[in-house]
Amino acid sequence: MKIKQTTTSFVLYSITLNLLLNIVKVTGQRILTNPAINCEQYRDNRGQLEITGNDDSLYCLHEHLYKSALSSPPNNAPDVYVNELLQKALTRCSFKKTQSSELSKTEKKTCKSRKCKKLRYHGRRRKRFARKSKSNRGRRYKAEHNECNWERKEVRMLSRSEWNQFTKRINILKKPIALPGGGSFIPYDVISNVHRGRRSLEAAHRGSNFPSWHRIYLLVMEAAIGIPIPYWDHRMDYDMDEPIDSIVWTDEFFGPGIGEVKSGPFANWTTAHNEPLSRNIGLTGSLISECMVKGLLRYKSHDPIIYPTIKSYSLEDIHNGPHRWVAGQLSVLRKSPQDPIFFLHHSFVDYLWYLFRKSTRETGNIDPSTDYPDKGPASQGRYEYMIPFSKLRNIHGYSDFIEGLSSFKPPPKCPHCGGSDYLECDAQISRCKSKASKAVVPDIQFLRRQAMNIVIRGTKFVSPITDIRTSGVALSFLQLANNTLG
Ligand SMILES: [Cu+2]
Repeated sequence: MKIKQTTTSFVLYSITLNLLLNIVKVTGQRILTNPAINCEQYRDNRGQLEITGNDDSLYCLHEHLYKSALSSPPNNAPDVYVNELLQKALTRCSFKKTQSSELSKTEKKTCKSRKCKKLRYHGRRRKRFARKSKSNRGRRYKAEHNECNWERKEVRMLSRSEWNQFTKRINILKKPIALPGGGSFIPYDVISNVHRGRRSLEAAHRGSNFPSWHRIYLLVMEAAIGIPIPYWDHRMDYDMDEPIDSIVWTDEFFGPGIGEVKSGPFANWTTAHNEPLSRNIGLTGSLISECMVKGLLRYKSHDPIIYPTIKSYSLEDIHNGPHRWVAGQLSVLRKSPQDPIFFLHHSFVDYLWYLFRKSTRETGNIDPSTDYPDKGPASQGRYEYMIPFSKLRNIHGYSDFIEGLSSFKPPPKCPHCGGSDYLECDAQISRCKSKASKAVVPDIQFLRRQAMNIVIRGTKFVSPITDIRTSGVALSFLQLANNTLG
């Protein structure tokens, strides 16, 4: 009898151990289940969980949002969760208003309470520093106090600690968080899956909603990591003799550009489609060049830059090029956000749209916030709800309010190139370009052959622009330039 009992316990023990090992094998990562974290400490004055400098706060926020999404209608947790993140982004600016309106009229007049004195002190400090906004002190104050307008910078202009903070937070999102009834969820994958469903893809591409939908998507990711997303200005790579040698394809930035990503900040990632993260840069497509940007900024209303266009390449066409150029997951429509480069690339596309809107305001009689062309599928109609960001209608994505949530630090200029260790001035064209990687790639042909064997299935972005250097396509540079300026 005793022997039988021991055998049964042993079998049960082996099964449990095996199951546990399998979970670890499938997710490839440790599931975050830290009951010791006291999430209450990360609540702000309004009682909402906020991301602070502490990494645990990131875990607390996502665990809380997803858990509440699971228990709230309409029974579609990922959508509810993503919309809650969006709500966080949209209310960035309302915090201070709410604070001052909390005071009663007499309280404001006499200002004797501690709360009022504190608010008045900070109000005056803000004004004083706003006046001196060009001074370093002013900028530092702004950064320290997390103003609602978040400044996005070129990735090579970030300090090392800023870049490390960005990649660290993205990696925290990539860790599974345990759910109460068993199972787990990976915040990064839930967010990347927003760009996966047929209805969302249709509402976001090939039409007027392309720039607005992706602007909202960036805000969602920013709310998820609590800091601005840097932008990757492709022009600085395009201008190199050999863009595949750019410093961005080293472990200091995006990790390797050819084959499975086995080193760098996103090393050994497994995507939501259970594939290894991979790339194959510089084989087809094109990065965005200065010439393309100039071609885009010639126009003074949205219609000629929104797909489809008769005379020129649309903003979407231009944006497709780098998706193909990087290849791997980034080249497949529904998998593209699985590579974090997606967000840096789109941050740049968003910057181009910001420049375009600025120039229409300055030189045309067009108000970009209402200039919504009637193009694309029915779901991209001006007043249709933005799928799946159901709090908004498509036209809201064109609003100045949404645009005002972010700002862009312009890319640096010659001769000093912002003092970046990763940029240099090309005196011939008077533009800053990326420094080349000093790493010697042992056998690029071997790596290429290996990378060619990695097949990432799915509908690919169509790039009408091909850089002459990518695959020897018989298209002269002059032709390329002419087409761009169309
Ligand atoms: Cu997209």
